[in-house]
Amino acid sequence: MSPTRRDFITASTAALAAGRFPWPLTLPASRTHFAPVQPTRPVPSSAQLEWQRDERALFIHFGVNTFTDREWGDGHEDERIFAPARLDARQWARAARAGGFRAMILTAKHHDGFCLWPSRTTGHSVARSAWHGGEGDVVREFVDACRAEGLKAGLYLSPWDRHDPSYGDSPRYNNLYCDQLTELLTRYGSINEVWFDGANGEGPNGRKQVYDWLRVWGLVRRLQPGAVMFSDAGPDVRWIGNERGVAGDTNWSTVDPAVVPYPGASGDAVMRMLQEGDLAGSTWRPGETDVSIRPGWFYHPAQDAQVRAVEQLVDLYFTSVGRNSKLLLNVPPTTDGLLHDTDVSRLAGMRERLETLFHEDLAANRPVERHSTGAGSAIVEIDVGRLVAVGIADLREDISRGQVVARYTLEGADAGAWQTLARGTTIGYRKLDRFAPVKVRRVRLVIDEVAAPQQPVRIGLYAGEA
Ligand code: FUL
Repeated sequence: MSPTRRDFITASTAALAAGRFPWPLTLPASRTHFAPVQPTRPVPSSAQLEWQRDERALFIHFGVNTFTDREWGDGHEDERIFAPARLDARQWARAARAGGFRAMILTAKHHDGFCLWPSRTTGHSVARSAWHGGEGDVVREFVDACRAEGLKAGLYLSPWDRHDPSYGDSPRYNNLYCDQLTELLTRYGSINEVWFDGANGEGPNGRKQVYDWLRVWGLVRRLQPGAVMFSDAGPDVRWIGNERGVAGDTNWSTVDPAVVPYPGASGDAVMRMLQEGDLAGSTWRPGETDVSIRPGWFYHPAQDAQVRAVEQLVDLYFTSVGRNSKLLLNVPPTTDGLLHDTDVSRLAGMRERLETLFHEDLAANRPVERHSTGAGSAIVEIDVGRLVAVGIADLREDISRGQVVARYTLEGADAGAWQTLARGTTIGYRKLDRFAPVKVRRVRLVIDEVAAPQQPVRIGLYAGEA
C-alpha cells in the first residue's frame, strides 16, 4: 500500500458500517438494457457496464502542487502561484484519444483544498489566481475538452481538505463538501464518474473529520443519476487496493459490502476484498486500477526521465483491463498546463502496440464446439484450421448476465496431445493470458469451476510475441 494511504481511518455511521444503503445501488431496471437471467447473481447497471467497456480512463492530477513541486499541498499556498501559461485541456483530451482512452478524470480539488473552479464556498481557488486574471475555470475547460473530443468526464473532489478551517468540525465541513459537490455536479452538464479517495488526515488541532458518506453518495445519485461513484467502498466502482496498476489475478466484480464499509477502511480482509472481490458477494462493484505514468501523481520536472516506457504501459493494460478491471492512468500536466511531450508520445505508443498485438484474432469466424466432460467440466473448443503460433488468449464472459467462471484451463494441440497454455481463476469482462507462443491447430478452454450455471465464454487468440 502506498504511504499516501496510511493512517486514514475514518469513522462513519452505524448504518454505513453495517452496509445498509438507503438508495438503490443500481439504476432502475428501466434504465438498463439487459434482463437479469439469474435474479440471485448480481449484474451491472448500464452505467457500470459502460464504465467497464470503456477500458481506459486518463487521470489528470493538476493544481497548486504542480507549481510547488509537491505531492501533498498543505493548504497554505498563495493562490497566485497557480499560473499555467499555456493551459490547453484540448491537448490533454487529444492525447487521451490518441492513446485509446475513452474518459478523463480531473482533480477538481486535491488535499490542499485549492479549487480548480471558481467556487462560492472558498477563496482558495482559481478565482484568486494569476491565471486569466482570476476569471478562468479549469473544470469548465476540462469538461468542454472532453465533450469536444468525445470523452467521458469525471471529477475527483478530495474529501480531505487541508485548507478549510471547518475541516474536522464534522457537520460544518460536510455541508461545505456537499456544497462543493453540488457546484461541480450542477454547473457542468453530465458527469460520468465521481471519484472519492480514501485519504482522511487530521484537521486543525488534530481534529478528526467524520464524513457523512450516505449523504454524499445520495447527493451524487440525485444530481447525476447516470454517474458511477468510485471509492474503496464504491458504491458503484471500487478501488483495486494498490497504486501499482495491478488488479487481483482472481478478480470478482462482486463484493460483500460489509467488509469495506467506508472509504479508507484498512486491514487484510479489506485489502483482499478490494483486490479480489468475492465470488459470493451480493453487490456488483467492479475494481478500478489507478496508477501513474510517473513516480508521482503530480508533475515534477525531476521525474522527466522516469516516465513509464511503452512496454510497461502495455503491461499495465494486461494487469488491469486484462484482469477484469479498468485502467485509470494518471498523466499530470506540467506548469505550462500541457501534458509533457514524453508522456504524450508514450500514450500514442501504447495504443499502437496494443493495436499491433490485437490486430488479428486467429479464432475469428472459426468453428466452435461446446460440450461437457464426464467430470462435469464445460469445454469450448476452437478449430483454428491451420498451424498458428498463439501467445495471447483473450477470454470474455457476457457480464451483462453476471460473472460466473471461477477456474479454467486453456489448452492447445497440434496433431498430438493437448498441452496447457494457461490456467486461471476468474474471467469476467476480460481476462488476458500471455504465454510463450505455442504452435497449435486447435485450442480448448476447459471450465473447471463456476459460481452459477455456465454462460458462453468468448475466446480470442493472438500471436503475441513473434
Ligand atoms: C490518494 C492521494 O493521497 C494521492 O495524492 C492521489 O491523489 C491518489 C490518486 O489518491 O488518496
